[in-house]
Amino acid sequence: MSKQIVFSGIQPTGGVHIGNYLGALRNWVRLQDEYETIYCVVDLHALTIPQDPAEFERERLEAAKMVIAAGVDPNTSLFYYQSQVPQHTELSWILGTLTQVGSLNRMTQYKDKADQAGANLGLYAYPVLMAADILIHHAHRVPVGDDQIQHLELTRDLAERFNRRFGEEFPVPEGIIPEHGARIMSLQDPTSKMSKSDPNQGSRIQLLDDPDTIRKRIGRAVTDSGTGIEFDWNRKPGISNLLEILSLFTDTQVDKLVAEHNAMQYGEFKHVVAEAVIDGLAPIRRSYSSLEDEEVSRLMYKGALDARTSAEKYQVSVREKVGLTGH
Ligand code: AQP
Repeated sequence: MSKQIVFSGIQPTGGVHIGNYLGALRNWVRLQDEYETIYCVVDLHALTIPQDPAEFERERLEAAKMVIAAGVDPNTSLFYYQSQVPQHTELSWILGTLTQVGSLNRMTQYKDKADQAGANLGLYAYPVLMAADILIHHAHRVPVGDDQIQHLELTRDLAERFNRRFGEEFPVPEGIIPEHGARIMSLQDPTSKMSKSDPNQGSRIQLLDDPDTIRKRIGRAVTDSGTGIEFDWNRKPGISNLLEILSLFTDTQVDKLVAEHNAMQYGEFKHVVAEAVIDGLAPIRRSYSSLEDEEVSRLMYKGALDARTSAEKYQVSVREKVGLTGH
């Protein structure tokens, strides 16, 4: 029996952080054994917020290198830049004609980002392009953090709507949401998610941050004024976030960590967390520095050619179904 297909993407919108890693990338790596995996640097999505062109070129490459350094093997997974596979945008247009404006109006990411980016059409249509990314490969499963659940629901609706209207084409994809790590919170405001676009650099740890930066950022992480290492998102969101991060980096249950560290002062506990993060990121930093830019660009282009071949067969089938065969 052929393997099920997994698709996921990451935006090249600045330094990849431990939220992206724990919520997504780490799982991308694990899924390579069980599924046929397709991963993408979704550069067209990133253009929905203003980008400086020269800087953007660098960030695309950096994102690609980061995914490989985190353990995605371009010889095992199909891995490429979204903009190099034009079938994504064609399908996005077709799916856009099936999308209710009312459902886009409900998207919280659009509401959150419209202020920062200007309320542009690309940002509004972002979830439709995301649906096309997933459906153009007939993906069955989509590993994402919980900020993407709403977009994935729209993808499922569009797959069903297309199939009903034009005949069976797309599998209706299901999310793979990690039980832990689906929402790593900001170090400066543990009630909002860690994000690349947060203007406060102290809110996040990037995968390439050096040990001193990591110690400083975790040392300054916002916690409550009490004592005791307890896991309680309502009363102690800052400490709970740090416990979650420690648990994921050390593969240890939160309960066990609480039992071990309960009597510690916050400062002492932060030191333990910082050292675990430093150890966990060290192999990624090493692997990143061994990657050659040119070799990664070559691998990405090869990935795009293979992705076009994969996407073309479904593009033909979609065109036939909607009446765009050309004769
Ligand atoms: N804080 C987070 N915790 C867990 N998972 C997260 N993801 C993002 N933030 C967290 C997951 O990372 C994957 C790639 O995300 P993305 O690059 O598509 O952008 P995003 O979801 O919009 O994440 P950012 O970091 O907040 O970027 P900006 O600031 O540019 O919007 C996704 O699977 C996401 O769920």
